[in-house]
Amino acid sequence: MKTPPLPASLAAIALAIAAASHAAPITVGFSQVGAESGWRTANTESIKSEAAKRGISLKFSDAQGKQENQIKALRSFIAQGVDVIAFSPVVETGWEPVLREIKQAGIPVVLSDRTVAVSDPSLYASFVGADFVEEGRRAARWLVEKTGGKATIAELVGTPGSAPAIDRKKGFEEILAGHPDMRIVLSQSGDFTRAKGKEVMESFLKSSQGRAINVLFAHNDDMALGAIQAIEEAGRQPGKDIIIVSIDGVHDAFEAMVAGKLNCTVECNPLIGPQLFDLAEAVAAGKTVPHRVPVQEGVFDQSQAAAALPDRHY
Ligand code: GYE
Repeated sequence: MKTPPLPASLAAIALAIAAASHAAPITVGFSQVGAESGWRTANTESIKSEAAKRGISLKFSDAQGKQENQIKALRSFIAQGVDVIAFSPVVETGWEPVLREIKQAGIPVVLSDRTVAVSDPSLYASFVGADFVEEGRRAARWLVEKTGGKATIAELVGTPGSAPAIDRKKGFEEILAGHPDMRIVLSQSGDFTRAKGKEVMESFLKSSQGRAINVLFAHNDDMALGAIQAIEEAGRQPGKDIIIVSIDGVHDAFEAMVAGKLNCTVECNPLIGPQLFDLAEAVAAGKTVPHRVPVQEGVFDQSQAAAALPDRHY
């Protein structure tokens, strides 16, 4: 028997379905570091809202600061057959095996915010994030100006082994190398959290060098904000007795600057959702993208804080 031709209306529907499935929204698996800081909260919000805006199906997984949780999440994204895998690696090393599995599955990878240390650059398509070494240099350059090149510095380091902790320290020390009267006398990780920043600062202040510290460099604002509490509780004035410079530029840091307790923050913009999904959509469509995409950043001190505060969205 001959099959009758499709009625015109049905043919139109079939065509529409074909077109829709061609332009079907992509599925992206994203593994986030955790919720350790104000920066991270803003970053998560930027990623979730941008995915929703574009109709991207986002499989979001929170690793709670643990690399093994991230590796599990990445493997589950492979099993689910997502179009693109994106993640912000907690630490830099230990990714090669899982990245090879992803490559074998033919899924493109976009790194967000933090990078990985791998010998084969083809293990990921692109990395969108800030230049953390430059942020460290900016913090140090500001300090050189502020202190005239003389400082006894305590340093609150970020999560050990993470790209921002490694690179911010590197950039900061690079500038200090040209200033022999600026010395880091105490340095310890506060894991990028307020609670740890406070705890470590308390121990710094109680140590034998505690009295001598007149500068604090914190790898992020949250640790600086925790340290401010510790300094106040120890009866010293943050922002005056101890000059404080940190990195991120979150809303609470601007408030602390307006209150005179924090002296300077170097911006690290967390709103990278739009750039991340531009890249994800491009790689899903098979387009070639730059291997490194920088995020825009600035430096703000107390004199600019009040004017900038109303525009701070994180
Ligand atoms: O500075 C810190 C967060 O990777 C740039 O991680 C990010 C850092 C940020 O916890 O606050």
